Amino acid sequence: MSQPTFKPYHAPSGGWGSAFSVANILIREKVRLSGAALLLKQNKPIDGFACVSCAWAKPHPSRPLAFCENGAKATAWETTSRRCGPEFFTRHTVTELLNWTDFDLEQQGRLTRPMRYDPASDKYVEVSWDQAFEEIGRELKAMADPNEVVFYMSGRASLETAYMFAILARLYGTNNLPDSSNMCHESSSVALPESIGVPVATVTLNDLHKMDGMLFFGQNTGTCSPRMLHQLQEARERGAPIITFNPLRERGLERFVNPQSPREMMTPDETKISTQYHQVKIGGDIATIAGMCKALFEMDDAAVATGRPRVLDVAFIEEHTHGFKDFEARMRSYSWPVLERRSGLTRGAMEAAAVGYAGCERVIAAYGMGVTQHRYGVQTIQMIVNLLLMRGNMGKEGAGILPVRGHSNVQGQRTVGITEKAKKVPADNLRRQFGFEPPADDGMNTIEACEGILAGKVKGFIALGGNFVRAIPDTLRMEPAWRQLQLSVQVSTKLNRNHLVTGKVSYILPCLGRTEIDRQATGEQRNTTEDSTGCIRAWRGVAEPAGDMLLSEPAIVARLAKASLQTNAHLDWDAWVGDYGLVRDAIAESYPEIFHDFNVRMMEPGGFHRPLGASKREWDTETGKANFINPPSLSEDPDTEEGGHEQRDVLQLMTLRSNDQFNTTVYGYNDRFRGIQGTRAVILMNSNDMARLGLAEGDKIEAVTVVHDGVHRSVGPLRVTPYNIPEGCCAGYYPECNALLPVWHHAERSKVPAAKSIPVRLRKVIAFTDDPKVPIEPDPPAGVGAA
Ligand SMILES: Nc1nc2c(c(=O)[nH]1)N[C@H]1C(S)=C(S)[C@@H](COP(=O)(O)OP(=O)(O)OC[C@H]3O[C@@H](n4cnc5c(=O)[nH]c(N)nc54)[C@H](O)[C@@H]3O)O[C@H]1N2
Ligand SMILES: Nc1nc2c(c(=O)[nH]1)N[C@H]1C(S)=C(S)[C@@H](COP(=O)(O)OP(=O)(O)OC[C@H]3O[C@@H](n4cnc5c(=O)[nH]c(N)nc54)[C@H](O)[C@@H]3O)O[C@H]1N2
Ligand SMILES: [Mo]
Repeated sequence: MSQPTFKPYHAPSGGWGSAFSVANILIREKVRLSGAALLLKQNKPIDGFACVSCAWAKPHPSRPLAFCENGAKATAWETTSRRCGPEFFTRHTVTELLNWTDFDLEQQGRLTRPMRYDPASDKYVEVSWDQAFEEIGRELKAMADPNEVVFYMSGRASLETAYMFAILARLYGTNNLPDSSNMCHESSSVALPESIGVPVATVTLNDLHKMDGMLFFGQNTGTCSPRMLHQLQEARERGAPIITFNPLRERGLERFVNPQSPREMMTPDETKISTQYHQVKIGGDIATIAGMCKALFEMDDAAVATGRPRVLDVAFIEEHTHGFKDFEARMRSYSWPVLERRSGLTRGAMEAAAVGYAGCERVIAAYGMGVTQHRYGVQTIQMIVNLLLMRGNMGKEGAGILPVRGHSNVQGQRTVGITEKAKKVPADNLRRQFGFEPPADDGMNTIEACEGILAGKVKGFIALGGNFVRAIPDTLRMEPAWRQLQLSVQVSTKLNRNHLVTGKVSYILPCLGRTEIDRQATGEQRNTTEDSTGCIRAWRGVAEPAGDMLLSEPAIVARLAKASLQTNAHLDWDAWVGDYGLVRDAIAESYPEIFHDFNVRMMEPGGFHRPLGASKREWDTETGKANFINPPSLSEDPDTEEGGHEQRDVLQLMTLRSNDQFNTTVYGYNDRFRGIQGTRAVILMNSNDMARLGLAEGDKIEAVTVVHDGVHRSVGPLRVTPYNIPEGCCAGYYPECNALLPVWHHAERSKVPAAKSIPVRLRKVIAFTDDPKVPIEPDPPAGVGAA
């Protein structure tokens, strides 16, 4: 095993590092040449396929090479020529595979056959599709109460699949329809409707071209939505300032070289992305924004006193907002020393950010998991909106709010019915369309599903995508509880840990990926997605399927429905599968405002946008106005309030993605931009904290969660690595650190796990243990990491 290395990476994001990394994975995954040519079809609408990585908007007309480093990795991962067929499963018991790393599991390649877990041999055994659906249908019919079953979806499947899956669950009788969004941007779905009456971004790519300034909170663009760097680069070339708030100096937000520009690749040209970079402490955003608001009020006072133009957009505030007076009083009441302590920034830094913001007329505020995954994630988002409203940056060209969504269709799935909230279901339309009474009670979201599994109330779990047991909190408590499930069905493309944590009856159902040609009775099918900017477009797979037994996701949903539901005179599942256009007609009938004439409009080359009142200054809120909403506290975690458990040896841990992973899919062990090579078993620390806690670089520690619910949670050994991170904060990788995150440690109201602020204590590990909870120090596979 080669030694892991840690040295700062000096190159910009993009550039040659990115080009090498793409080449490497294409070679490692033995992507056929036609597969490499496939990248030319990536993000090309109508007759190309939507990237399977992030949800960032695709420009129209598209660029000749419309993919990024991580999009190419995701495509290579799906179009790999490796196969994980029945012979693999005859060679390995599930107990043996439980010791494999996430990397090694997915590295086996595409799943090709339906498999059933056989407890007697402790192996997965091939079954026919007919057998699989027959038994799953029987199990579903045998459940005492439909609410004992959870229908989970990870945000990749198309609008057509999502709609069908939601209809299946509701006809079955439950609103238990959580999705990955519950661990992700659900904080936005709760915060934004209260503030401005829409659940999603109010901006389109056109606004990004027109903005003259940007605020950027807690999102790692260079790794998680790299194509967005093109718009940021263009903004910088127009002279628009970008003001960034992030505890880490993420390379993509510092400097960028467009790997698709020969000029930039051959010369030392690079674009400086952030004009101000504020290393706020973890959970310090509410205080930071409050400081900026206070500074804006003080600047406005000075403008009034000297007769200069106002800093506040007084006309907008009067005509369009509610709650301003209370908000003003609250912001003015905060004292600078408290704001400094809570944010980790100086007064000067917060004032500089306010001055930079006030210097722009059209500002977009973007944010990601660094905001949503906190106890007060909802309230932080509402503070960001408050800041925008003060200067009228909502509902005008070049301005607005931009939650940067994760999965490529996670936003769209919510739009077409994947929701546990009964009031979001168009019950009248469903009643008319399908002649049934949709369930009236709210179902379970992800956290409630976890609690239900722990309590033994959930008996069946149908997962369409995702690696649920690995992505959720408290993984070590959840795994034994999962084993008590009567039924666990995983519709997947690759082997992952959830397949190995079995229920009493467990199935792996392999499906087509989005890059693949989907042939049905009426010919090759298109499918549709909605991106981060509410743009809905049609796509088509172009690669030959990874196996001749694979079924499409709509086909699997239809067969699950036929096996488990009574026949419905209004609904012909086979016709839907034969022609996805019929599913789109049904979507248009359920959601006419967004999807009228769906089959026609999806063929427009730039797609179409869902209507969003807030972008036209129409406020669908209780007050009929855009609302200023005061935060409950200055901290993003109520437990870290003064007087709380803020002892000097407790650090706040954030759990992060590396540049070499897509969620729980680990592509490799290098986090190039952060200078970490060959390992994921690290904890990134401030050197002052290291000195204070008596730790040296390379020491092995175990991290222990500091909570008082009587459960011992620890992960280790992790290698202490000095890093540029604020004092009192530390960082480790997700999903390895998920065992540290208690199920109940989640955002208030949205219930998004607070994965960015876990209170931990570090204990030096003297000897290595073989404890299975300890992540195995990974052996980097040959050939990976050479770039
Ligand atoms: N290559 C790649 N692309 C992806 C994914 C992937 O795993 N790999 N995942 C996809 C998915 S599902 C999602 S949701 C998105 C996730 O994309 P991101 O939203 O970028 O999520 P993270 O990688 O978790 O990074 C969170 C960022 O927030 C910062 N942060 C942490 N705590 C705080 C805080 O308290 N305040 C502030 N201001 N910042 C903070 C961290 O330093 C980090 O830069 O990416 C999507 N795209
Ligand atoms: N500690 C911590 N935990 C977190 C986060 C964090 O930042 N920190 N982030 C959270 C977030 S934002 C998210 S979105 C979740 C996501 O976490 P995951 O559940 O990991 O999400 P996916 O990437 O959807 O899941 C990967 C699996 O999906 C399957 N798959 C891939 N493509 C397809 C397909 O086309 N169809 C089907 N049916 N299956 C497919 C593959 O088998 C693969 O193993 O993790 C959450 N968990
Ligand atoms: Mo996500």
